[in-house]
Amino acid sequence: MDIATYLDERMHRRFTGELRALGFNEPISRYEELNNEERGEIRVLFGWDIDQSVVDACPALEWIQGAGAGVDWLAPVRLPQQVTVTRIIDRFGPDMGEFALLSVLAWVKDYRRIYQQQVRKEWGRYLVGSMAGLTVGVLGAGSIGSHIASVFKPLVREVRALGRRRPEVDGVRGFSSQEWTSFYTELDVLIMVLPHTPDTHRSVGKEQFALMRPGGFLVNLGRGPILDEDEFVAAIRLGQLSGGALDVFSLEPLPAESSLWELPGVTVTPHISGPSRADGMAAVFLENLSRFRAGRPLLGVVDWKRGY
Ligand code: OXD
Repeated sequence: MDIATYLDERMHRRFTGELRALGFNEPISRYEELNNEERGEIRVLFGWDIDQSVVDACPALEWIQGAGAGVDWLAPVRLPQQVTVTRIIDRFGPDMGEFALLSVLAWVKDYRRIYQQQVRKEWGRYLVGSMAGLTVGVLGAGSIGSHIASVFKPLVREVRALGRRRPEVDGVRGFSSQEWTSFYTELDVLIMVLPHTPDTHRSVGKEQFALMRPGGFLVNLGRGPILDEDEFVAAIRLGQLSGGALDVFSLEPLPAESSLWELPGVTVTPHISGPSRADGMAAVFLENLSRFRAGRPLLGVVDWKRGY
């Protein structure tokens, strides 16, 4: 048994079902169901939240294919030198673009008010806002960020993107990380899709909010710890930001006592903006497996110096 998953039973069934649908019929076990001897034979592990005890139990391990875009859960794990890690790339842009658009439209059109009025059976006409005059900044310029930028481009006045190097996307104003002050200046909407690394940790807080246009909106779909959540709470309470849509948090699940649940204008969702769909995961895994077996470069190899 040289291929195993580290997934819960339901995801394992879906994933292996999709592999079969794609014509792959080799046996793949769940790590949890293997004994120590069998774990010792695993060369390829597919999954998520793999920890040190799992890596230590698999001395023959050569490749981990992460089941999502982020691999920050592996950062604390000491990996033997022979283990390559890949993450899923080029799959999440469409879902996350829809989620970002939903979040911004709900804010612009004040959809909370619509729901509340309907519950009260209240016919309350109001002047509905429009996205047309907005400046939207996307923090993160990989495949997800570029897709989100392209979703907003036809709908708003200006789209900006900030990457480590200045992104070059048609019709989008690109900024390098050194140019961050210009990126934030007068932004109406900030959409965060950065990976979590030591460089991005708590990199969005009061300095950035102070540069944005008063009453702006923040969407975090990347990783919770990139946002300074205390400073975000303060910015909402002061009216410096008028709302936000948070899908990721420093602590997940978000504890019931967190003040984020009840902040005015803030929507809390349970880390669902970029679902790891079984069909997409299976297709990426099979492509990389054929590369792995042929000794060709894998797609989405993590560069641990960069952190993703
Ligand atoms: C991912 C995620 O990393 O869903 O794919 O957060």
